[in-house]
Amino acid sequence: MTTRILHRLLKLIKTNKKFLIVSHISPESDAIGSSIALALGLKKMGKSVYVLNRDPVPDILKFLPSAKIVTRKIPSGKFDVMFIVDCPNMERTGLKNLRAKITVTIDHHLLLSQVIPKQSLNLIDPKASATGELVYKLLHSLHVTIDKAIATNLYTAILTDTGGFRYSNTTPESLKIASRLVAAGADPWEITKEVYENFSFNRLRLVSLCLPTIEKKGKITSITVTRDMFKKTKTSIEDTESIVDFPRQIKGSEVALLFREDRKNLYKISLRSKGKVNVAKIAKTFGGGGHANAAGCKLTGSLTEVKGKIFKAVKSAIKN
Ligand SMILES: [Mn+2]
Repeated sequence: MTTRILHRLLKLIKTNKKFLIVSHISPESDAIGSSIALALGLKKMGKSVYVLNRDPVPDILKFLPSAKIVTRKIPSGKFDVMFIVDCPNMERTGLKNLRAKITVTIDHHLLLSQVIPKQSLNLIDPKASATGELVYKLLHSLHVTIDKAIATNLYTAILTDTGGFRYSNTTPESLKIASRLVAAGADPWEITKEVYENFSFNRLRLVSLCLPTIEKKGKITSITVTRDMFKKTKTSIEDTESIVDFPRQIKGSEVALLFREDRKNLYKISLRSKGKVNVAKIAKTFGGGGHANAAGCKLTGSLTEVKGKIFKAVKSAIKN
């Protein structure tokens, strides 16, 4: 992050009182953890903070300290500053009619649209492993003491966005910050148990139904989840988060795909690259977005049609 933007942001925070924090729809650890940590930090500075999300906090993240401050109730008043965290724009929040004098985006996704609204400040760093990393730096610059609650939220954010410190976004910087968060009270094993060793029995039953759909065509691997599978196992979208890891784990897989049936003839596609193919570019051509190694998009059509289109696009990306 540039020092100029950081200085403007520090001044903006110090001179204002009423803050609103929003994040993307279907929030995961980085969205929720960053929102809560930023809120707790601002509260420590005596600020009034409202944390809003269109969707509820996933059950698996309810262990996060102060998870209850995330509300779904649209506030009526006007705020001084609105923070949009872990997403590039207002559109991705699924929220409307929020009033604030100035908007600040804190994110690490690649900017899809070059339209930066007036009256806004953007702390965007695609090199950051997680938005949690940027929030850590911001709170540190504000001289906020990182306590156990803040540390637990930020550690969880960075842990999950780096796939448990395994993905290529695991950098000296992200490990250094994680180390400081552990020193400040985040407990790696307690958090790991909550995040990775806490799946419901039904979730594993869903996995057992998906596994037979695994395919491998050259360097492309895929797995499919249908609405019928959700119904049979009493599971939901939340339970599919790590299913794309299965095709990715296959030897020789360069791009792994998850086809998730959200509605009849509407599929959400998760794309994962092992590093050679920029899947954000592919997702973008279908109106989606994400990172070079993890992206997503939605397509309408039958499963055969959708798979055909995506496989074709990925195949040509691998060729080039
Ligand atoms: Mn993130």
